[in-house]
Amino acid sequence: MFELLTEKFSNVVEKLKRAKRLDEKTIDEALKDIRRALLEADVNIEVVKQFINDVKGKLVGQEVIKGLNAGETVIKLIYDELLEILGEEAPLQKAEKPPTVIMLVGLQGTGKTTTAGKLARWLKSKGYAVGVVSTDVRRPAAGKQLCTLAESIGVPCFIDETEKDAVRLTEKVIKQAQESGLSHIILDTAGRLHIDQELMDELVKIKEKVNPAEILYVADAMQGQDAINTAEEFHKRLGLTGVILTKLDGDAKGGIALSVRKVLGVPIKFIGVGEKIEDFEPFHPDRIAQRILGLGDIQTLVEKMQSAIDEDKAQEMAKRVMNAEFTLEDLKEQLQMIRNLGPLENVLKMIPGIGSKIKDLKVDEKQFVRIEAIINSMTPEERANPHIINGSRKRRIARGSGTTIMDVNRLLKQYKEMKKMMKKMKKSGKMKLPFNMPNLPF
Ligand SMILES: Nc1nc2c(ncn2[C@@H]2O[C@H](COP(=O)(O)OP(=O)(O)O)[C@@H](O)[C@H]2O)c(=O)[nH]1
Ligand SMILES: [Mg+2]
Repeated sequence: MFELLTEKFSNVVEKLKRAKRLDEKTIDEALKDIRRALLEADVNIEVVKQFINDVKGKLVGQEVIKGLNAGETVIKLIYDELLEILGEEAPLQKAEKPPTVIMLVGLQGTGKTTTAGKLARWLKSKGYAVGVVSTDVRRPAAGKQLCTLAESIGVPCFIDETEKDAVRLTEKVIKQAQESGLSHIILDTAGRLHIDQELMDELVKIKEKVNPAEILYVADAMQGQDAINTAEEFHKRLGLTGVILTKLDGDAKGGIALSVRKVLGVPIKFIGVGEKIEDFEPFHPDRIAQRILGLGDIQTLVEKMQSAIDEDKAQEMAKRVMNAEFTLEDLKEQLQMIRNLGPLENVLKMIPGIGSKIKDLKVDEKQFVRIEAIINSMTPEERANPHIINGSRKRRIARGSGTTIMDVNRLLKQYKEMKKMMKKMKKSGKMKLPFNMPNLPF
């Protein structure tokens, strides 16, 4: 996600960090690089202009911020401006009296049905009684796709294959859903390949009938500016309340994420980051800005870990990692936790200083099974003090874990390297930053 921007911005950040003075040349160069990066990432041209102008404006007469050096001051201003164009965090609106109806709209193939499932799962995890409804009367398969998803997460799905009028159908199923005492109802609407007046009229009628608390435009991030143009059409007719950006995991350049708020004037509420139902998160502008600047995304990482393990353990682990005091026992525990988080590549990309460096990283998950086996064959003392592992201990461990001495050596070496890296990160303060001040990368 945002690889291109992160890579380019990281370069700018590194250059600025090294700069001793805020001279004109340094700043001009940084702004030029940023301008190019934003345009390459397909950010709307007006938004790019405003971004550069605002940063320039803020720099006039800017004193170096206390505690920061010159370059860091500029980075801080860039960060503030990123937050500005990303907009504030915007939670889901609730209806005054339940059920809260959330209508998902957009062209065909952008991810509406998938997103209906994802959002239902997310709401359910927050303790809400949620149901889903398909208003697509033309394609029976559309309703089935939604119900299959709903079934997989234990959420009721309402369809009516005999009703061929979308507005009447919506009324009918909403009534059923109300009677079931649901707090939230998600409407998965029909899409078309292009803007289509008939569909628009239908959506407007549905809107009038059910008075949704949210009308969310589901935009495929890979479509770049086109998606924004289409969204504008939907906005004119329906009055959107927000956007859900899907497919940010693909090779989307991410420009749309930076353009939506300014161009449409509505917030991004959620992002879809994969095909699986759990690949979905609320949109956090501060984290995205940090991610783009290459400062990593420790918060998201910790949060994901928290949902996979209990909170205390996550805190403890984060502390140990940051203090570079983790043992082989910790390593084993972490590997198990990390494996619960999903594909390792995604997890690693969120770690500061690593994200921008690994582009096409593929992790061999089998390696982890082997590592775990090796650590399992060690005594507690060996796990806590790996330096006592001599030749004969290595032989025993290798035999016990069904590996070779070479494998054991490799693990010990990797462990040492990891510790070294953590010490370095601790010294440079890189890992500490997002923890101390969640809203500032410093
Ligand atoms: N990689 C990725 N694929 C997605 C995401 N959201 C949806 N898709 C895929 O996009 C395709 C179309 O999705 P669907 O929900 O049927 O779109 P709809 O026509 O708008 O209802 C499917 O293959 C989905 O698996 C996402 O966030 N990431
Ligand atoms: Mg669909």
